[in-house]
Amino acid sequence: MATAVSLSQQSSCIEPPSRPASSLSGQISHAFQSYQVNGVITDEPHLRAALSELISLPISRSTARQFFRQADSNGDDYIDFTEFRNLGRVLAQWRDLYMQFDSNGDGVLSLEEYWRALCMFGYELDTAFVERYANQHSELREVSDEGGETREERVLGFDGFVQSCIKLDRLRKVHQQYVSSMGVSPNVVPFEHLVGMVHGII
Ligand SMILES: [Ca+2]
Ligand SMILES: [Ca+2]
Repeated sequence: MATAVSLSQQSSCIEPPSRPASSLSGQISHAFQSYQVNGVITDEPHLRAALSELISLPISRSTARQFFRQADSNGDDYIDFTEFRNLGRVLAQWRDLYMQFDSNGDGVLSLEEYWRALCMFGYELDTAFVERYANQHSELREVSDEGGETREERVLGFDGFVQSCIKLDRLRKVHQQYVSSMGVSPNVVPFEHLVGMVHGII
């Protein structure tokens, strides 16, 4: 049975990409300089643009809003360079994980690739449940198979991947606290049941 670990713990266990640290630092500085005003990023649209430039992937407004709140560690409603650098490093890890799980390199995660990612994070969820959960965060895209034929398939983009993993991690902590406080086995209230209730998919 796989050991449950948090996303942050799992991230540190996975082989980092070959990108030199100095390169990432330079990219973080460049992205910040492009969108800062008087030494700070003032709002979510500017943060969204800076982050999209940094990781070369689109980020939704809701994800930018979430990251803005999380990054603003001193609570002054601005993102200074230190806050942006810390966020940029975390987001680069997310991007690298996403690319690692995109095993066929087509730029999106199929449901199978997503399911494997969740397994790597220590979740033990059946594929049917993952498909229902993924539908909350996936989108229809036209993909090409090896023979060049195109078809529509539900896939997770970077944004959906990050959002879904953050929610699952939060729910896992809630689940652990719940079963711990009740003094019962996790099997009494399965994790999938909790996720299903929250997302209305069971
Ligand atoms: Ca701040
Ligand atoms: Ca893929």
